[in-house]
Amino acid sequence: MIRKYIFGKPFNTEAIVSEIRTEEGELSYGKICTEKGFSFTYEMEDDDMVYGLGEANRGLNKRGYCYVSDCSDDPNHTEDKRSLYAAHNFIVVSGKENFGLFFDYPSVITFDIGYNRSSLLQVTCDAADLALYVIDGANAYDVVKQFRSIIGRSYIPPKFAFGFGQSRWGYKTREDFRKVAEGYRKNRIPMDMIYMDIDYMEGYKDFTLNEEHFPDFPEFVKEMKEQGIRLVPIIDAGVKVEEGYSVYEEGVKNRYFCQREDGSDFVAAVWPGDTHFPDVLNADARKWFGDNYRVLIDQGIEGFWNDMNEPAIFYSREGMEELKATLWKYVEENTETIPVWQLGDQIQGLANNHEDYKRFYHNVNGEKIRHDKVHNLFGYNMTRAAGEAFERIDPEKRFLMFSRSSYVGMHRYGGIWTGDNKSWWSHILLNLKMMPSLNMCGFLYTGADLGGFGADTTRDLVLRWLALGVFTPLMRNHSAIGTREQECYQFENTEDFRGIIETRYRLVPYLYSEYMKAALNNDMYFKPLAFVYPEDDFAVRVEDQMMIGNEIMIAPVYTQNAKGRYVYLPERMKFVKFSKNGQITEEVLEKGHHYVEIALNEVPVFIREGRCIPVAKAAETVEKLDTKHLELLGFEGAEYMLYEDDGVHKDYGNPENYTVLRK
Ligand code: MIG
Repeated sequence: MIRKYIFGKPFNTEAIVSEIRTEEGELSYGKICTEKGFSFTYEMEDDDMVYGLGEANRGLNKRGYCYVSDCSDDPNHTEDKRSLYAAHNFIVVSGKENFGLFFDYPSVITFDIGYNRSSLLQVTCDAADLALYVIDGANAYDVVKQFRSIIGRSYIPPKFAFGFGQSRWGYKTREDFRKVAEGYRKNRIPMDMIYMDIDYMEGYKDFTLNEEHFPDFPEFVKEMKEQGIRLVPIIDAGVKVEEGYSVYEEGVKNRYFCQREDGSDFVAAVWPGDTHFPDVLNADARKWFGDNYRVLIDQGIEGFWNDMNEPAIFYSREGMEELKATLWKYVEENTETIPVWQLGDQIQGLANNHEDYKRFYHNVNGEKIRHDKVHNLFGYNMTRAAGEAFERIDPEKRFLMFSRSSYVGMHRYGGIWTGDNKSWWSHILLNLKMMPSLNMCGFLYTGADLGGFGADTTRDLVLRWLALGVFTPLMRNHSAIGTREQECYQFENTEDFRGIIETRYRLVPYLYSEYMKAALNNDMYFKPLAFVYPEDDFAVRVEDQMMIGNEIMIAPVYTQNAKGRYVYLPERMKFVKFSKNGQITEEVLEKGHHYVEIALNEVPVFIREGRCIPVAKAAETVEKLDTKHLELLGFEGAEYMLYEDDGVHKDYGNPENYTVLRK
């Protein structure tokens, strides 16, 4: 049962695709107050758990902290942060009462989940203009499935996107990319994609290529593809201000950029220097921006990642003027002591400043809307621009697309990666806990920067993180410029890396099949144990083990120097280890607590009682996997329903895509 309540005049975010009648009167749960802004309050029972919020910090159970949906470019994901890159305003209260709440509100909104007072759930925002959806369900899982059914089907990538990808900020020339390709191929480590970060562009200009470094790009794309490797370029939100640059000129001429109140195009400094933001909330501008992806598609490109689309701002002209004024004030007043830390804060505060988000406007069906009121929709609509363009450019073909910033609704157009994490052990765990939350909000194609983006990584961290990455639909090793190089071939004993990545490829038939079933049935690919074993009081609180699809559980190692870990089995399971040289060990473990040994070069999988999973022979690329000869691992007599399609087109409904396999 889903009820919709309207307060004030909500902005139509298009997050929800189903028609739902608006209710009048009291809510069935909690209290609303619209006297000063908007607030929703609900008294939680001691044992209530709260799920949701998608890409958010901390645990799977969100209780005990305060989260703010305010899409932010903040690369320091420490435990105290309240906002990350996304705004996924869906929560589920699970306990005595089971219900979900979706606050369809595109500006800053705060979720205090027992932070100020441990029993109080309080959701507040400045303007009482929103749509609130209240979902009754039998349990949390049921609530999630209902929510998923009203937000539209999740994005489905091409099958090659289930391969492994290598990325690093700093690859510049063809030679750099060739070196990466060679590093993998020589070491016989499977790989399907190399990502192109901002340095491939000419002066960081979207939809351009540095001609000197890529003289004949289509030829180079071909060269890579002959090795089974697809290049995946980044696209940034800001369009460089530069006379003669066609994207800039067209945007200015057609008034497709976000404007200041006086009608001038708003200027934000980002990587290219001064830029304008394409007004992706304006349907015409969105179409125009999306059509630009064709420039690269025509050269053989089949996938992209969208960055800086919170949108991130290094500084604005206005902000810089204000800073100058402050500095001059200090100089002229000749104050004896200048509070340098304050100055430092002010300089830092130039970036991603909320004041700047009040300085430009969107044109939505002729109505001028100040950016801060719809801030959380920018990344969503930039990615929608691309997604809608792909439909026009090649309606039968699937493109790889994922974004940094997002809002619910964007999950129909692309996936997301979780942004600038660090090479920290704690971030493996954060990665793991975030995955099911993202699935609840519709984002199925997701993953983190494996090995860690910021800070110097270590060999063991990369291996352990990859062993989790085996199960995330997006499996990409990515790192920041200036950090220690972390491509798999940079470390000793590359066969350990080969083994782990080969395990990914061996599992692709299962992972892809489960992904597709989840996408086609509005289901989750990553599930908390609580959703599968709701009666098991211990399982319900487990946050460092997850269910993948319907047959297996995973329990990654996330502590340095550990030789294994404790794991809880909510039922009898087959403990399978993918080890060195493709060896597989199997052992049946009874329900309960166990300590299991897991070496650095091993990938553990727990197969549920009475189930089995298909496993292929490893191959260099996803396309080269032999899916006709699959081995079944698990319990004798078990059956598995395999979903398979050509991985390229959109023939999802074909009953021939399903085959029953029997062990
Ligand atoms: O200001 O393009 O999150 O993945 O490597 C940094 C350079 C801009 C942020 C992205 C990261 C990417 C980086 N970008």
